Amino acid sequence: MSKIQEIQEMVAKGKTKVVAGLVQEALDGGAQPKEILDAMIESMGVVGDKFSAGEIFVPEMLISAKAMSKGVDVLKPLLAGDASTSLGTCVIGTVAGDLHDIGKNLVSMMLESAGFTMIDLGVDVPAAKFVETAKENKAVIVAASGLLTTTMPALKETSLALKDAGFTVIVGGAPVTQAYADEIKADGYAPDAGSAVTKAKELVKK
Ligand code: B1M
Repeated sequence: MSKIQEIQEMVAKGKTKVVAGLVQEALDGGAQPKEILDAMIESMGVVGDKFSAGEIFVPEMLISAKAMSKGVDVLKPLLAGDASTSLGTCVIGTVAGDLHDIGKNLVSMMLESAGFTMIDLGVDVPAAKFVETAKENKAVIVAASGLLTTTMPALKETSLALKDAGFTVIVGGAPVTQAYADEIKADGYAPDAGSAVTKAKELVKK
């Protein structure tokens, strides 16, 4: 079994104590940070499928998420770039009713490394909190993440409230599509953390 496969297996099994060490070993062995990150994301997909199939339950999903986060901590300094210019403040959060934060954290990390000053509101963030924080900090862009089909209405509420208040909005998360982003009047949509950076930079330049 390759080191990458071992990492995938340990993430899927939620072995929080070993993932960081394995990620470091993979890096030392020449693996690329992005390759390791993609492998861990794939592993979370497997975890989700097992959950859907009733083979595992919420506690197992949670512990896998924790294991992946340990691995991401090791990759963080390597994935983050070296931004020399400030692109302004970006407020980010996961919308109301939604506790998923791994994707949002990746997006936040990548935006920060691209030069945005990040204010991370965490998870389960009401629309009003996004608006209030964006106003207080004169945000140039607001990023909202949603992972559940049941929280897509909260994403809509957030996007519309922010647009009403005059802010530029970018949305994303597994169930979100460009069509949905258009429907909820968001300025931008990105399917992953890397493209969130491209889209956010494009929007603040307009
Ligand atoms: Co949840 N969960 N979960 N879960 N969970 C999913 C999302 C699910 C698809 C699993 C499944 O059934 N197959 C399913 C949603 C189904 C649906 O709505 N259609 C689901 C469910 C049902 C639930 C609960 C309702 C389960 C229950 O209680 N019965 C519950 C809801 C709790 C709540 O939020 N209120 C729940 C709970 C949890 C845990 C708390 C246990 C845990 C989250 C822990 C945490 O985040 N700290 C968890 C986990 C781990 C998952 C899966 C397995 C993995 C999510 C993840 O971190 N993926 C997930 C299955 C899956 O994703 N395949 C699942 C890795 C991460 C890097 O990807 O977040 O998609 P992702 O981010 C991507 C892109 O989406 C994008 O960039 C990232 C990659 O670069 N992106 C953005 C994300 N945000 C963006 C914002 C942007 C742009 C791009 O711009 C602003």
